[in-house]
Amino acid sequence: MTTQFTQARKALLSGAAMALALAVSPALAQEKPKDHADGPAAAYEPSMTTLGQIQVEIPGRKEGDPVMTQEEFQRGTTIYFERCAGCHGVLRKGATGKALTTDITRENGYEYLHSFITYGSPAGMPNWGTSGDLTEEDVDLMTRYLLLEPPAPPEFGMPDMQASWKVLVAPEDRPTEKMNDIDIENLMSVTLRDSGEIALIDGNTYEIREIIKTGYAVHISRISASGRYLLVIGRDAKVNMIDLWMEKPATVAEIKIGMEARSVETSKMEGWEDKFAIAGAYWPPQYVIMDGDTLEPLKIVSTRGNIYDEQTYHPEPRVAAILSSHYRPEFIVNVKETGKILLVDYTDLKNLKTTEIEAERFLHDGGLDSTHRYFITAANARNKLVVIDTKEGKLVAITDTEGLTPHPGRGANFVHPDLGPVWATSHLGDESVALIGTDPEGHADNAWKIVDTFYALGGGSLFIKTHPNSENLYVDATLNPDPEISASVAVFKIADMKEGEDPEYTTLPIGEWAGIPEGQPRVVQPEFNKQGTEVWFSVWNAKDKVSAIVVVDDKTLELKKVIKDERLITPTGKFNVFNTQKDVY
Ligand code: DHE
Repeated sequence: MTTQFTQARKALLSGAAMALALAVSPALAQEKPKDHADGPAAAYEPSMTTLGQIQVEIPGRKEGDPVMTQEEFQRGTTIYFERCAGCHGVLRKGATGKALTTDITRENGYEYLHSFITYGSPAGMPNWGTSGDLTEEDVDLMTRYLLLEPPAPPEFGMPDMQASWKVLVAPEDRPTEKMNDIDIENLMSVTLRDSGEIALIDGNTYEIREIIKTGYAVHISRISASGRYLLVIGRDAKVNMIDLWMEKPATVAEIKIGMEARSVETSKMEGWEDKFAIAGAYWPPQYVIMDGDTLEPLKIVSTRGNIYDEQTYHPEPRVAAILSSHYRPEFIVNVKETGKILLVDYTDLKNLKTTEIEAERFLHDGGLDSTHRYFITAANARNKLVVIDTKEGKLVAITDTEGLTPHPGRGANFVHPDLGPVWATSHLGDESVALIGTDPEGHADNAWKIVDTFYALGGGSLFIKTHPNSENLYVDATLNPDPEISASVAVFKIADMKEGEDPEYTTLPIGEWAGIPEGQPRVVQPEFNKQGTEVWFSVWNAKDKVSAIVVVDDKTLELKKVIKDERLITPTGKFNVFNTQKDVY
C-alpha cells in the first residue's frame, strides 16, 4: 500500500490533451498516427455481440456495387456489429461516430475508406489495420462492405417477447416466506461476464451460495423494492428474475426483450413496490414494462424520435441507464442518442404519461443524490453532467465536468468537509474526479456546480464508490493501459479533503493482493457490503485464466479476504442486495 501526493502531477497537467496522453501507453501511441486521439474511452464503446450473430442477406444490389459473396457479407456484418456499430450505429446512420450510409461511403470511395480503417483518425476512430486488430484481408472486406447497403436487423415486438417469456415457478407456487438461511440483505450478486452466469456470494461468510445461468455476456443486477427478487440482464436482452426466498435461489421467470440490451430496474415508489419491472434495449431501440411478479410483457415503447436540440430524426436511440424514482411512480429512462430523459409514469399503462426532458446527447449512466430526490447522470461523450429533480419532474442543471468522458456508475455521495454534500464521478478519458454540489438548501451557492476537481490514479476509470458509514472514497482505473495502474485502486480520506487542494490518496495494489500468476487482470467496481465496513473489488482476468474477488477492510485498508474459485469466471459488477435495493452509494 503506498501513499501518494498528486499536487505535483496536477501542476504538470496543463489540460485535457496532456491528460489523454497519460492515458495512452507509449506502445499504443507509436502504432497510431501522430495526432491520434485514441484512449481508454475509445476502447469502451458498445459491442453488439448478439446482433453480430444474426444471419443476414445481401440487400438489393446497386449498379457499381463491389462484388461480395454471401459468406463475406455475413462476416462483414459480424465485424461491423461487434466493432463499429457502437459508434456508427446499427443502421450506419451515425452516433458518436460519423454516418456511414452509402451516399457518404461511395462519395469517399474505396481508397479513402481503406486508409481510414487502416490508420484511424484524430477524431477517435481506432487504427484497426495498423494495430493488428483487423487483418489486411478484413480491412479490404470491411471497405467493400461499407460500399454496400447495410442490412437491417430484425425488430423484436410483442409476439417475439411472448414467445421467449417463461414463468418457471408461478407466483402461487413460490414460498410465502424465506426458506433459506441466507442473510439476503448482505448477499452479493456478482456478474460472471463471459460465462453468462451470476454468482450469489454470502457477504458474511464469502461462500458462493449459488451460480445461476443468465443471459449472454451478462451485464447488471438490480433488486426489487422488497429485496426479494433479483433481476439480471444479459447483453442478449435476456432478463432473469431470481427469487431469493427459495430454498435454493433460482430463476422463476425469464424473457428476452430485444436483441441487445444493458439495463433493468423495478418499481420502487411506495405503494408500487415490486409491481413492475422495466428493461431497456440498445436494439431495437425500445423499453418494455413488465409485470413485477412474472415478467409478462405489458407495454413496449419505441425510443425512436428526434434529437432533443437539432430536432432531426434518429432511427436508433439506445436506452442506457434506467432508475426508479422514490418520489413519484415513475421510471427514469436515459435515451442516449436523442439526449432525452424520460420520466415514465407507470400508474396507468393504457394511458401512458411520459415527461420528456431535454437533456444532452449520449446519456449513459448515473445515480441518485443522498436524498434520492435528484438524478445525476453523465452525457459521457459530451463531458457533461445532467441533473433532474425527480420530485418536480424537471431539468435542474447541465454542467461541464471539466474532465473527459465522465463515467460514474451510480456515483458516490458524501459530505465534503468544506463543500457540504456532494456527488462524485470519475472519468474514462483522464484521471480526474469531479464533485458536484447536491445541497440546494444548505449550500445553495454550490448546488449543481462542479465545486472541485482532483486527481486519482489515471485515465480509464469506470467506477467510484463510498458508503454512508465509510470515511473513504474509492476510485478504480480499470481501462488504464498501464497494467499496474489498472490493477490498483486509489483511496481518498474524505475528512482530509480541502476545497481547491489535491487530496492525498493511498494506492491499494488489489491485483497483487489477489496473487494471480497469469494474465493481466484489471480491477473493477468497488462495492460495499451492507454494513459499509468492507469493500469488494473484482479482479477481472481473461475467461481461461484465474480471476478473484478481493475484500478490503474499510477502516484499516488492509486485505481481508481473497475469494478464488474455479467457478468465478470473469467477475465484473457486484451488487449488494441492500445497497442496490435502497440506492445506497
Ligand atoms: Fe456497462 C452499468 C452500458 C461495458 C460493467 N453499463 C451500465 C449502464 C449502461 C452500460 C447503460 C447503466 C445501467 C443502469 O444503471 O441501468 N456498458 C455499457 C456499454 O454500452 C458498454 C460501454 C459496452 C458494451 O458493449 O456493453 C459497457 N460495462 C461494460 C463493461 O465492459 C463492464 C466493465 C464489465 C461487464 O460486466 O460488462 C461493465 N456496467 C458495468 C457495471 C454497471 C454497468 C458493473 C453497473 C454499475 C453500478 O454500480 O450500478
